[in-house]
Amino acid sequence: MNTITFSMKPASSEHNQLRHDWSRQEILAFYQRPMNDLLFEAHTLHRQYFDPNTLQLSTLLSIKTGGCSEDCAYCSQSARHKTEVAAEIQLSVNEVVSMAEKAKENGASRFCMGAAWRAPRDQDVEKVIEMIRAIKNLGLETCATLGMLTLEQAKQLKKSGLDYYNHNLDTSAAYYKTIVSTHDYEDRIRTLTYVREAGIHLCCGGIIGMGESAADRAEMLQTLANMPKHPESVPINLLIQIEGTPLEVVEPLDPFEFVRTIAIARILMPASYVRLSAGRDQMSDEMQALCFFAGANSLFYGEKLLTTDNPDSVCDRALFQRLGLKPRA
Ligand code: SAM
Ligand code: DTB
Ligand code: SF4
Repeated sequence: MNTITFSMKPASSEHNQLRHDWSRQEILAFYQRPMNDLLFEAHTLHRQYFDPNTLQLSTLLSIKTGGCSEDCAYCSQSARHKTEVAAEIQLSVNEVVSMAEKAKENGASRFCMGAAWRAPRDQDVEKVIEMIRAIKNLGLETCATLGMLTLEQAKQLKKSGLDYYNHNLDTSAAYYKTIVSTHDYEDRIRTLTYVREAGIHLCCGGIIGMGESAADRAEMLQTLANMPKHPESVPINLLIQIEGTPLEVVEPLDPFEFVRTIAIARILMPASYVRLSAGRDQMSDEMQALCFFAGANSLFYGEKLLTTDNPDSVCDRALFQRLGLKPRA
């Protein structure tokens, strides 16, 4: 059994009551528990750490779309897959800031910028820094997901006011090799270490439904939960099966496995925001409500994710009202 280790400083005392020593067997046992017992435990913990009727809303924008050198099997933006995404579109600082203004008017509290880079060049980071400064001035929290960073780049992003960096483990270390061949798990871990070292909040999670086993799901959650400090935000994405990618034809997952993964993330990392991320457009309102009960308390809000559709904000607001959920200020 391989265990991932992090060369990071130990957890701060404020997090000492949280566990960082979960075993694979304990997590797999959660996957096998009766659903009602699992949901009850997750929801009880959720109430101890959070107002269960409040959601954190982030709006996502792709600032550089398509033409990526990497071969991630799920991704519409890899230059190696024949998808509908056109090669390389890059937005200007003004275009990005005006989208952030709209997101704020619409009720988002955080603006997340995504770029289809393996790793940004220093000149790319300079441009993103201009965007971060302008978006912070609007009073929004900022998040970026730009691929692999150097420690120096992470420090520069922190200095410019970046609040969160999103970099996902996506799956277990073993299964990652079957999903991506152009970079490896250790590359992902290195960037996570730099983000922490620079003092940026971490947004790190994965994708469920890529044909992985429950053991792979358990291993990914174990790696997240046993980090010296839990990621402040844990996005759980349901695979969007994109035409032209190798995962276009993967066997669809039992939706309860997805709900279980949300509940287990809540139990293992009770003080973190668990984000119901990609895949909401394919979910029923009832499935989303179950995910909120299981402990999801954050989501992407706005008509688009990076290249795919997300539920319309009018529909989302109607759903929040029906469920008595309020956006976090
Ligand atoms: N290039 C950067 C990287 O790979 O970290 C940032 C952008 S990448 C598209 C951000 C994340 O989006 C991925 O790590 C993955 O978790 C998620 N994602 C991409 N395509 C997806 C899909 N088809 N279904 C679900 N999640 C997806
Ligand atoms: C994350 O975990 N999910 C978001 C965000 N972080 C960058 C991205 C979802 C992308 C879904 C597929 C697409 O729109 O291309
Ligand atoms: Fe590129 Fe990121 Fe997509 Fe992988 S997930 S192909 S690195 S944009």
